[in-house]
Amino acid sequence: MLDSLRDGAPSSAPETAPRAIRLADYAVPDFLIDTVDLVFELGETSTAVKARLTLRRNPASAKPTAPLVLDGEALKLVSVLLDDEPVGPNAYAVDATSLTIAEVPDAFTLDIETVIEPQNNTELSGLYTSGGNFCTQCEAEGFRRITYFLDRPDVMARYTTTILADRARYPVLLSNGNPVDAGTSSAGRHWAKWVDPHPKPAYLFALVAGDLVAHRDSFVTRSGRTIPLAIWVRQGDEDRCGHAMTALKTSMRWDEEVYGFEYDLDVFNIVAVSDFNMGAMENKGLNVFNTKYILAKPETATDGDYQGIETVVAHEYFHNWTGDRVTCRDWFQLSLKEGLTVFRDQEFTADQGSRAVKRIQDVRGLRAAQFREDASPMAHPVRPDSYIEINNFYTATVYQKGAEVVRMIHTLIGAVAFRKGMDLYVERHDNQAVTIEDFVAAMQDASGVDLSQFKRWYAQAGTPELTVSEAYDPAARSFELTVSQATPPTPGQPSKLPVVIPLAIGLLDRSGAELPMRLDGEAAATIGTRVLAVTEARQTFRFVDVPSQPIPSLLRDFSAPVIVKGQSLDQLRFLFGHDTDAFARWEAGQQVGTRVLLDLVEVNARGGTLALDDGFVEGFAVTLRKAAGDPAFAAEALALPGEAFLADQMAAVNIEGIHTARRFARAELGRRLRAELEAAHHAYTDAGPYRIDGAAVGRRALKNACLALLAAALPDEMAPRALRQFETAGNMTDTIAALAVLIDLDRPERATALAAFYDAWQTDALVIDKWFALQAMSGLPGTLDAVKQLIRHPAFDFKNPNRLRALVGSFAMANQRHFHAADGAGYEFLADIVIELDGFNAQAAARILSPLGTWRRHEPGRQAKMRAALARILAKPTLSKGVFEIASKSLA
Ligand code: B3K
Ligand code: ZN
Repeated sequence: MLDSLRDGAPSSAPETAPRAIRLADYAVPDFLIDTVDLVFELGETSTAVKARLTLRRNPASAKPTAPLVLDGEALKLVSVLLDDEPVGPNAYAVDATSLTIAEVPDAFTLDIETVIEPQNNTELSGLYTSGGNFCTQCEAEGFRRITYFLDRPDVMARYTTTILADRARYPVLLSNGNPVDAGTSSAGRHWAKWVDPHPKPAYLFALVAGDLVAHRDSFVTRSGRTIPLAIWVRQGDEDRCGHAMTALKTSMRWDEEVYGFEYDLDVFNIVAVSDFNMGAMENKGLNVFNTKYILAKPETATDGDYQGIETVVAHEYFHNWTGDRVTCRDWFQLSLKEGLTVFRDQEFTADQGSRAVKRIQDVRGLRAAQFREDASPMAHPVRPDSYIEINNFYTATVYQKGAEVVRMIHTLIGAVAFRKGMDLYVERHDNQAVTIEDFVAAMQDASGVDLSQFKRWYAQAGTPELTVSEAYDPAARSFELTVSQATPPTPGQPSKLPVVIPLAIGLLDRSGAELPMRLDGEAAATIGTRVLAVTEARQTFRFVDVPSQPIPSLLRDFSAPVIVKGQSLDQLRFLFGHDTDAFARWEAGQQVGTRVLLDLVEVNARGGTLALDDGFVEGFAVTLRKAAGDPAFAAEALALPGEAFLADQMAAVNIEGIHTARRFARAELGRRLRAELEAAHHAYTDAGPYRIDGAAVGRRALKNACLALLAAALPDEMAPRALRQFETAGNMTDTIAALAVLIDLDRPERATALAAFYDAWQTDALVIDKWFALQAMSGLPGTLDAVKQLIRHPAFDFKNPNRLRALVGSFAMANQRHFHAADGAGYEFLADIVIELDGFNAQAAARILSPLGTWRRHEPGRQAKMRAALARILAKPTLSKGVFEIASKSLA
């Protein structure tokens, strides 16, 4: 028996440096588990878990006499029976992470009873309580905090779950699969039994018990089965589930139509909880969500929130086939399910509205998170080779770059072959735990395209850089495009090999018309976008029959996750005005904006006088004038590159310089285009009821972008106008847009609006998160002090991950200027938070500390202060392995 419960302590406080797990060491499990029968006796201080497992030796194991070693953590073992006989105290051993039985037969049953304390589980991993209700989070390694088990994804079993609980407190009892039986028992208690017919790994197990109400609907599958759907929320939130339900039904239809994937259980349940470490979880038949990705009504949720809900609901639903039916052999293969499922949710969203705008938003996110990660000490391949704490690898690289890699396969082999590949993948691997190789093999076999070199994308970290040069020969009417690729070194990978890069291009003439493209040796020309396969370190593509000097439009639709260098400012300006590919047009505009802003940073650093390039202002004006055709696109095109993105482009980051340059540019645009911005602000303000369709969202985005630029130029005039919008807005998008303007203005309207907002929404957690986040993102002096004050605010709750992310996460990740204050106070603050947080929620602590890892790119003063903050974290005597991993790798 364990002497003490370890809940509340980080998952494994290491005395010595924790051990890295390596992909190269993978071995099949020595035992398999066929069935799991679980009985939960939920209580107010502790919960008893009885597990009956049927096990057998794995015929594929190389160790036919291996002992049985089950994973366990923060468990109190009550009893263990083997084939219904108690196992004597000398026949098994228990330590902080395992239960070992030395001698076991080839096939047997095991009955294990454990006691856990969900009410004290602050790690939010395993079984815990949120708002008085029970819920679980088992990915990646939370099931071992419920019972002793082979907690690895290649052990797939069939589960039966019985839940017993107080009937009044927990009227709703849910688990995976289908409900088969229920009843009442003694003393006001009741029970429910669920059977999941599909074998699954333990990380997909889920249980929910609570006082919840359902928003119900149903879905008729393509084979005609009616599936009852329910979204379970706390009383009072039922009227905020409509958007999530619509997203669910639309996703279910889309997956049938696009992939032929039909839902495979009799019911589908979603539960929303307010204490959750991430966005949501795809447990089989019982998805558990952060309330942030379910609850929405126009008065409380912004357009961005609505979009997030659609994406996450779709994503989790799509996991039913890519993740649940076909799962990962080991956690190194995480991108097998995550990259593929992100690709699927991206395509789903693109099909619902504007494909170009969706692509722009995804690329912006990829650069902000993944490119930055690739340039950081935490850089790792889409399939990492090793990890210390797997929860640290739910990263932008595994998710977003993983999705880009799948997208490139789609581009290279084409949509029809891709669909065949998916069919083959599922046909070969249904109900199996497989590897990324298996996925690529299915794509290769279905398409006949050799993907062996392509696979380097999964193994090499770092963002490839393409440098292009061009030569037009008017006499020969030929155009040569030379493309060189290089991937910078990353930790553990000093040199890289060339990867396969699908480079989508077009050639434009001076009027902006597409030129026909014929490569030397080809019989006929094509018009419009075509994809060149760049496979070598340096390669020249020779086009013939080119009537005039073309302007190449490169990396259309962002056909590969790479950086393109070598285009002239003139070309980019031209492409911004003329490219037929909307994504490429936006991209050219961003590159022009980046160069203009970085020039300003330089001028400022030299002590020169700042002046905004006339051509840039004119380009802006043209975009505004043409906005009516696609306001959402215009809003994207009018957004200047952000401070963090600009920092990423500088070898040595100049924090104050970037802030000054960007503020100057925004004020100049507001001043010089005042009339146009005023007109647009007016023209795109909709009267009438709130609508959430793409057009209405685009109009709001554009209108609010205009207001923000005007306020940057004319704070005194615009503050009352922003306050008016704040006071009269009929939806949260416009309210927040107005408050976001005021938050950066040192004007009395700021305090008025903040107080009114708090008063109006103080009982609504998700809305109050926005109140915390905006204050943490303010550019005004004194923001760090304000954040420290807010930590003492009665509504601040360290234990709630949403609130923590809203205040501390926003400050550290979205307030470059104040987090990177030259005196190092921002770093000190974050280190204090991490050290405290690690004591009760190690996953949250590890996540929030990553901004300290960028120290190499700052000037020596900041470098020293960031390193000191990391060193102080590492010096904490009991550190979780997750925080240890990020802090030590960041310092290395
Ligand atoms: N698979 C989960 C993420 C689990 C994170 C564990 N630390 C949600 C998702 O990607 O769909
Ligand atoms: Zn996922």
